[in-house]
Order: sequence, then structure tokens, then C-alpha cells
Amino acid sequence: MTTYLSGVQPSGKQHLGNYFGAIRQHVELSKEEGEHFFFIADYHALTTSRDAGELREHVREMLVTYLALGLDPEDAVVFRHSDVPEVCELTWLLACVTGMGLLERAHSYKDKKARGIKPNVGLFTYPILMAADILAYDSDVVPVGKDQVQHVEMAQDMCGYFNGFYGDVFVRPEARIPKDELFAKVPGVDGEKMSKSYGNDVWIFATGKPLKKAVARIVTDSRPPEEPKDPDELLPMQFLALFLSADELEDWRERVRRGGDGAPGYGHMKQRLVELIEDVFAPARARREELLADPGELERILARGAEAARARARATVDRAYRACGLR
Ligand code: AQP
Repeated sequence: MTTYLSGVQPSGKQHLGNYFGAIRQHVELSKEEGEHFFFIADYHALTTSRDAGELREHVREMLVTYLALGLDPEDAVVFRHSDVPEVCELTWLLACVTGMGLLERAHSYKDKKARGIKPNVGLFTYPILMAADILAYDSDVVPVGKDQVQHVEMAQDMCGYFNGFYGDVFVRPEARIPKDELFAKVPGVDGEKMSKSYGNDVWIFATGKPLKKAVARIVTDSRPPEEPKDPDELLPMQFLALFLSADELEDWRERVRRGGDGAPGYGHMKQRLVELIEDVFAPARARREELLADPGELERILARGAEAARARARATVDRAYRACGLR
């Protein structure tokens, strides 16, 4: 039986990149045969969060987002990362077999540093905690966006180091990213990868004025609609491609290529995008409101998830302890 595991940081509101790159896959996979673990990565969020109330709020928002988008706790173990402190024990065991060089090569760490984000030790060692998350559940498949593939490869490396020293303790995981490059790495309104920490994101549940404002920020140029253009070079067209059916997308592309009278301008593209975001997420937005009104049920879901996840992680950590001589 295949075991699937993934997580999302409760570091703010979930954006289109989180949805198309990760959450949509999580929900789809949870309906397939196998074991499924999906968690709200609050330990990871601590690398940047400094406000206790806000972090709790974000955890609730993440849970509600998962549930509103169709993740059913009957199909998957849905849990909060910090309810399984066993992963911190495992982090130490993995840290002791991992060279500094491996972590120094992490793109995400290097990108954040290059953008002037002052890294703490937690951010630097984040890939070890992520490897512990993956290995603790004997995960076979880790569905993530493209930016996380290197971290899954690092988990493979750490699995190899530990097993190399102590025998076959951990299962080697594989990353799974969306087949289409556009979904695997959704651009932000500035054309870079959409990221909360880059401030270029669009919240999936935004609506009305704030949504229009977010979409208006998508970078364009000053060419008039009549001028024929290559649709692949236009950022608003990339956003539309996330949502449109193949036929409607081809129609837009053709009109952009042709130019002339009646060709769509950037304003038209953005207006259509606002409609699509409003429509596609409308049922989940309504469901989100219902879920927020029942905090007791949210707590029960987390408690059930914690119990199942913790039992599983404990067994793996005990196995690792015995293998390396701590028992
Ligand atoms: N732009 C993206 N395109 C496709 N997938 C993406 N993911 C994130 N951004 C994109 C995927 O979403 C999952 C959860 O991401 P995370 O837990 O790393 O953290 P996040 O804070 O939600 O993502 P950000 O916005 O990219 O965070 P920061 O700014 O903190 O680095 C992962 O599977 C990720 O691949």
C-alpha cells in the first residue's frame, strides 16, 4: 500500500501557488487507494512567526482551507505538526548523520538569504525537520510544488545516510509534482514564483475589491490591445491558463496573437481572471464560513489526527532509536 504525506505551512493565507502546486493534489490523492497523512506545518512556520495569537489563527485557517477544498478526515489523517513532537527527536537523529554542505546547498535557504531575509538556525535546518516529517510515516510519495523537490531529495539523502550506517530503518520517499510546469511553479504577480514571503501572492479566497486589487498588480507593459503579441510572454495569460478550459484558452491566445480590432487588452484579461477566481472558489469559500462557525468540530478533527499520526511516528522513532543504539 502506498503512503502519501505532505504538509503546508500555516504562514498566512493560502495562495494560488499553494493550491495548484500542492493542496489540489493532496485532495485528489486522498481519494485514491493508500494511506494519507496531511499536516499543518506549524513547527516550520516558527522559523518566521513571532506572534502566538497569529500563528494559532493561521493554523485554524489552514485546517479550514484544507477541509473547505475537500480534504475529508475520513480519507486522510489531517493533523497539526506540533502535535507530533516525535519528529523533533527524529530531526536530531538525522542531524547527526547529515553534513553541513548538504544544507548549505538548499536553494530555498539561499534564495531567502539573497532577498535579505536574515536566516535563523531553524530556517537553515528546516530540510532536516522536513526529512523527519517524511521519514516518520514511512512515506512513499510526497506531493509538493517544484520548489520543494530539492528538500525531498535531501530527505532521500538523509534516509540513505542513516540506513547506510544502521541498516534498513527508513523508507526512501519520492517527490510528486504536478505534470504541468505552470501548476508546479505558479508565478506571482511580479512573475517570480508566487510566495507569501515575497508579497506577490493572491489569496484563493479573496473576493470583491481586495481580489481586484491583488489581480491589478499583475505586471504588464504599455503595449495597446491591437498590437499582436506572443501570449506565452504575457503574465496575465499565464494566470488565465491556470483556470480556463483548453478551448477558451486557445480562443484568448489566438485573439492576442492576431491583435487588431477586438483583441483583448490586459484589463480584459484581469477582469476575466477576477471572475474565474471568484467562481472557482465560491463553493469552498462558502464552506469555509460554515467551518469557521464550528470551532469544536475543528478541535475534534485535530485531536483525532494527532492520535493517529503520533502513534505512527512513535513506532518509527523507536525503530530508529534501537537501530542507532539509544535503546
Ligand atoms: N508558487 C508556487 N507554485 C507551486 N507550488 C507552490 N507551493 C508554494 N508556492 C508554490 C507549494 O505549496 C506547498 C506549501 O508550501 P510551503 O509550506 O513551503 O510554504 P508556504 O509558506 O505556503 O509557501 P510559500 O508561499 O512559497 O512560502 P515561503 O514564502 O515561506 O517560501 C508546497 O508543496 C510548495 O511546494
